[in-house]
Amino acid sequence: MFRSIIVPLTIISIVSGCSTSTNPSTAPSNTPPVSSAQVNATPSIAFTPANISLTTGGTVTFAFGSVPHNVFFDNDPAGAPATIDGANANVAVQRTFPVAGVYNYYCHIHPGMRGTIVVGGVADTTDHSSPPVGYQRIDDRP
Ligand SMILES: [Cu+2]
Repeated sequence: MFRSIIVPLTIISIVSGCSTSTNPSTAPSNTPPVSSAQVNATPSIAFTPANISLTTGGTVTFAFGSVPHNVFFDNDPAGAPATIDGANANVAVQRTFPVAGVYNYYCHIHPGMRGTIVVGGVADTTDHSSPPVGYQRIDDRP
């Protein structure tokens, strides 16, 4: 009874997720969630990998290289971990994500430097086009 309902809904959500994606190469939805991952904040002004699919309660290690960066969750989604403020170089900082959701983060030192962490398999409806919508919003803050 339940299975006959759930399976068709799951297929519909997968198909619609693919059809609305403007840049499939950046979509993490097909990646199995992992319980821990590392994001490298590189001297080439990028978070790599830019997209991570994490299990609920999983941990991400942000590894900062020789060029200073920071990590802000601009839209302050419920359950977002604390920002990594300041100018961080040659350090690694861990953040845990206890609540399922889509967490976009930004380096406030370098406009356009951003990444996405999807927790608990939530559908990522983020606008991954450039310029990023979230970054412009924070710029507009008084
Ligand atoms: Cu940066």
